[in-house]
Amino acid sequence: MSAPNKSYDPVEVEALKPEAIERMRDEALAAFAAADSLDALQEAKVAHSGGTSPLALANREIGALPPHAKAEAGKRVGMARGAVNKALTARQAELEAERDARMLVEEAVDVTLPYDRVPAGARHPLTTMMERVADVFVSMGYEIAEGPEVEAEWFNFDALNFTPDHPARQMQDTFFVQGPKGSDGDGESGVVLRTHTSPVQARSLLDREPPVYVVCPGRVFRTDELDATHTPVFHQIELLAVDEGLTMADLKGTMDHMVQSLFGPEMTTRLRPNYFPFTEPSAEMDMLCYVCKGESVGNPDRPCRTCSSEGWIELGGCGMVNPRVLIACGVDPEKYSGFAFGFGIERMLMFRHNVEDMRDMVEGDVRFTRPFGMEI
Ligand code: FA5
Repeated sequence: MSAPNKSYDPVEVEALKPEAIERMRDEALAAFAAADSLDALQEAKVAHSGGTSPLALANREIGALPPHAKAEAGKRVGMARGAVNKALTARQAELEAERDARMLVEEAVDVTLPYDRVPAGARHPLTTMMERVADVFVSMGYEIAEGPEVEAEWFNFDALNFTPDHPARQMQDTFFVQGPKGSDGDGESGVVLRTHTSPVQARSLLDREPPVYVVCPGRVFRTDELDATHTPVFHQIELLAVDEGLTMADLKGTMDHMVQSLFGPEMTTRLRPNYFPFTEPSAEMDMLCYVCKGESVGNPDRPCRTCSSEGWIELGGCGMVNPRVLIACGVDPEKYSGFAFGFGIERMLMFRHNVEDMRDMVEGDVRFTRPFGMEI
């Protein structure tokens, strides 16, 4: 910027001459009009209205003018800059409107097109849970065995030492399948919906020569009402090992391995005496509560919802295979012994994932299954 000069005349300063200011303004307006995109307009803005544009530089010259000349020069430059800014704002609005209109066309979504992206389904958490348990045994060398859901009474009860008048038959409320009337008394068919997976024990022993190591996951049926802790159709997983020299220690070790694989290395199990006609001795199997690890017992400061502060969670039934079952299936109990256990998958899913109501598992609502993720 030039130093103040008392005899300074703006019309004598080249940059402040009227025709120079007009030219700068016209060049700016032409550049804005020629800008065909917002990027091009930004470049024109820097060139014609930025801090180093001709008009901005001319504006700086005003400071060096004598006071009487400042007003006129300031007015001339100010009017030119005002016109430039106005043109810039107008062109900016025009180009933005063009861009928005173009985007509306280019990015339009036809909501009437057929919906072709059906969300991929995932298997039910009960299925993945059951497979996860079965995998533990498969990795130990066990074989998966299956049996029919509509089962002969003989396999469901008789082969398992439930004699016809045995009170144990009343332990499980059974769906009896009706046969054709007239041909067979009042329609009794000797066929039931299996009430547990244990008949697969008998089928496996009849199918194979010992040693037998099988794991049997499957659906079972009982005439229970559907409520928070029961369902008439549920799932069990059964384990059967028959070999020479098997003892309760093998049973306990196998169960410990299962809970450690599923819940963590510090897990263990305990056995409580129970009765099942097909195992002798029989036991109820509990596992250490995997949440509190037993620390909630007698400790009101650390209550545990998962085990109700009992320290243990009941898993299912187990025992040494009753020699009568071995005999019924043609296996020599003098040579072979075996162990078996079975438990409910719904129950395991409940405590493993804090599901409070078993009905959620059967209603098929994806809001229940989604949080379990997409295990294929
Ligand atoms: C049995 O069914 C035996 N077969 C288990 C067994 C196998 C014992 C091998 C010894 C050797 P129980 O009736 O207790 O046992 O049922 C086993 C599990 O099924 C229960 O612990 C429970 O988790 C589950 N269960 C029983 N009834 C229902 C039901 N209505 N809804 C959901 N789960 C159930």
